[in-house]
Amino acid sequence: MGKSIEDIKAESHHLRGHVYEDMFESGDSRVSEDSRQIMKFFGMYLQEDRDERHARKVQGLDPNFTFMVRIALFGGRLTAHQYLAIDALADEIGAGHFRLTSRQAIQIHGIAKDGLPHLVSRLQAIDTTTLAGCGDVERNVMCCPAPDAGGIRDQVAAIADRLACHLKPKTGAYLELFVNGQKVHDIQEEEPLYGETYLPRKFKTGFAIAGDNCTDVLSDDIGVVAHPDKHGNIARFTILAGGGLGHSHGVSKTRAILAKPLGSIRPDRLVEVVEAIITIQRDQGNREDRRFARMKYLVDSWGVDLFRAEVERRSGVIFEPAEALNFSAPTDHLGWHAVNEDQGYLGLFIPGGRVQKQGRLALQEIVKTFNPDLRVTAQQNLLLWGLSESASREVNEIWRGYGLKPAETMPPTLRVSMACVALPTCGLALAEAERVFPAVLEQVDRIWTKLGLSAEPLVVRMTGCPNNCVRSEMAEIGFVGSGPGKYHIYVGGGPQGTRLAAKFRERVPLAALVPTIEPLLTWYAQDHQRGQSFGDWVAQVGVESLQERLQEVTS
Ligand code: SRM
Ligand code: SF4
Repeated sequence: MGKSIEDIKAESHHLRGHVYEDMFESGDSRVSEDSRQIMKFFGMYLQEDRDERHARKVQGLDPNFTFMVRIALFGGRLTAHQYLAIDALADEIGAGHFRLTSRQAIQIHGIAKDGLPHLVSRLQAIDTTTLAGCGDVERNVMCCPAPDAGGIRDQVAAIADRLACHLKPKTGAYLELFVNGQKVHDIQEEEPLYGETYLPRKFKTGFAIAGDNCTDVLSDDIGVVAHPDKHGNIARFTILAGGGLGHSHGVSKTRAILAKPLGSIRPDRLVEVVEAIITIQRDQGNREDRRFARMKYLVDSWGVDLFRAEVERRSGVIFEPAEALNFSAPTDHLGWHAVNEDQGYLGLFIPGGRVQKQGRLALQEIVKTFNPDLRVTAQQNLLLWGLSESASREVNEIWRGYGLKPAETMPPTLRVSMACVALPTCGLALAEAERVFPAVLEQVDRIWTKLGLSAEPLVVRMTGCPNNCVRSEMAEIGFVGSGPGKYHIYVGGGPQGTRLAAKFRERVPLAALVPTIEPLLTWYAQDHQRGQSFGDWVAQVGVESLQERLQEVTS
């Protein structure tokens, strides 16, 4: 049996292990299993092209191994200069495209092992990093990407940024290895927060603003919701803990869980509280079985009261009662939004979050011409900030000129829905997602329009497996891959991201997905109350009752 990931971390001397030897002394296109695990902490994933797997095997060839790297961007923010440098890297060392992720990061796929040092040096030069893009540490910290010229959103973004820097691993291994090409033996450094074995599992923190949950913070290990005072500044933070969506088909005790409120705190106590929560997970989280190692299982088994008491003991901060969250309908931040008299932001819809071909050319021209700041949204789209209204019209013209659709012209359902990467790069995909989703969504939207509902958003999401990388089981309709060409259908998630969907049908073939949910959409159109979303209607009627009704009409 191979070494456990806990052993690999413990023996790695703060993420060094044998990465040097695997990177620079081996002619193999892969790295050893130990290095593969360690390099995840550097935001680097060893992958193979699964489309080519069979043909290569038949020809007696090894799999085509390359790396995917994830560039962590706090709150999805990057400058025009950084954007153009990343865009150039997609050609220099990647597969000619890159992807905006559901956690506001950027992934480049298809990088050969020997391209990694160049990549890290280039990113270092533009003050960005892949460090902690993955691994058992704090991941990309999310926050609402919409700017508001010094208002509560910008205040929260600044706090999220500081917190994200504070929580980065302190190891020098990343720069030693990939920038200096150095093997360091004598290590005099500490990981004050994470310790020698880091956390038991990945860890995620997200920020939202009362009323706007575009970041789906209830899916995070720690959710922080900012509440404004009467001047629009941050008055308090509600802290939620223990969210996480991934589970495994057939492993019954694994499940999606939403974060629960611990209470509210003053903004200046945030770091102590977050550190206390992380150290509880570090010290008490499950290190025996990675399937149960996320903090959600710890919070669940202790119960919120015990967990809160331990956070209070470690941080010295006593929680006040949680504030009401009052999130409203899904906010995609797309289209034009004036922020002050001179400036605003324009949200561009990026199909599948994949920036490629015409999209890349259009964005190169736009970014070079207008020099905006850019923000990746939690729905894999892009905001351009710092434009005048007339410039935003010019941007839309350029966008159209490359055959792309401005968000303002798109049906709301297409704008708010998303799919995960899945095949061909994701090693965990059981079924397709990104590549088949546009056709599925078009069908849903056609029915939605036929029912007279085209002005209403319907949140539809698809993932290639139950890891839920685009938070499908929080959607109003979630298609979750269960095997080749098959999906479980989930319905009834809250459009505000506050309720999980329930399983409606199992192992439905791709071609039958939309026909299976069509009766539900039709009954919703007939029965729902004014202003009631599809997800809320499903929750009111109950999934079992819908299953029975469907059984009656189909038998
Ligand atoms: Fe994810 C693993 C892609 C957001 C839950 N996720 C993966 C890997 C790295 C597959 C792997 O381990 O080999 C996928 C890489 C695919 C590829 O080829 O690019 C992958 N996850 C993604 C992204 C790119 C989806 C997207 O289409 O945008 C998102 C990148 C996030 C980022 O920028 O940091 C992404 N993943 C999520 C989310 C949503 C979120 O964080 O808001 C979740 C659900 C929330 C949660 O964590 O519970 C999520 N990904 C997982 C899991 C299940 C974790 C669990 O606790 O069970 C895995 C598998 C694992 O960790 O073992 C996973
Ligand atoms: Fe891969 Fe599954 Fe995540 Fe989709 S949900 S990217 S298939 S791990």
